[in-house]
Amino acid sequence: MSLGALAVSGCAEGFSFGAPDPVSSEGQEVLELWRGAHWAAAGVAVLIWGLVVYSVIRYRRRNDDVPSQTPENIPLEIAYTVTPLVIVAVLFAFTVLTQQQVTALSDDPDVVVDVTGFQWSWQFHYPEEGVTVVSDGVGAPRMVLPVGSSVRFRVETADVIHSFWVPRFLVKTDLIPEIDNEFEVNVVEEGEWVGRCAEFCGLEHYRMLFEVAAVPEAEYRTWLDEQRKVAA
Ligand SMILES: [Cu+2]
Repeated sequence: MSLGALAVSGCAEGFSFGAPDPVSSEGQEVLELWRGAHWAAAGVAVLIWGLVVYSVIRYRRRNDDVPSQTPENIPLEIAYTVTPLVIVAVLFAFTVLTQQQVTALSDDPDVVVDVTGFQWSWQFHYPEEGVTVVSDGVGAPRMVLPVGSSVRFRVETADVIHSFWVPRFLVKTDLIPEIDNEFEVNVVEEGEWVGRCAEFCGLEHYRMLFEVAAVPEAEYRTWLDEQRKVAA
């Protein structure tokens, strides 16, 4: 089986190689790449260990003769130069394809959330809904999203660099002063997950936690109404 086929083969189903179980469609793409790269690495490892063991046994020392020190095998040398290049090229191609899928922005996302990070919490503003969620200074702010919708995050920082990270999304994006970063996530499962700042941003960095909930559309609408009432 070629390494390219190995990288996309169905036999990769099941093993996550330490990655969290993704709850976003982008995370699923990332996991596929992660698995493919690991299966390719496993294939290379088995080949190398096999060759090492074979060489140790087949060419073990039998007498005190010194073997010829200048043999050459041009086809073999070409093969072991070209093969790694092909492997790297294939991994690179899959990486570029996955990156394009993960960073793609739709023309008209279902939900827009303006995320502002600051020392030491988060604000989530829904510009199309006129709703703003901000930490009360005690608990972690909670973001609610409709499941199965494309959500555009527009992230910015009020001070230093932070990073918006929901581990189960398998996606994270830095909040960098003066730079407008955007990305989209489609949450495919209902649930509640933790989010955190993934960039050390000062002594109370550890406090930068938030919660994300993905709920059915109707529940999301109810939540928006509640937020508007609280604000009023
Ligand atoms: Cu931070």
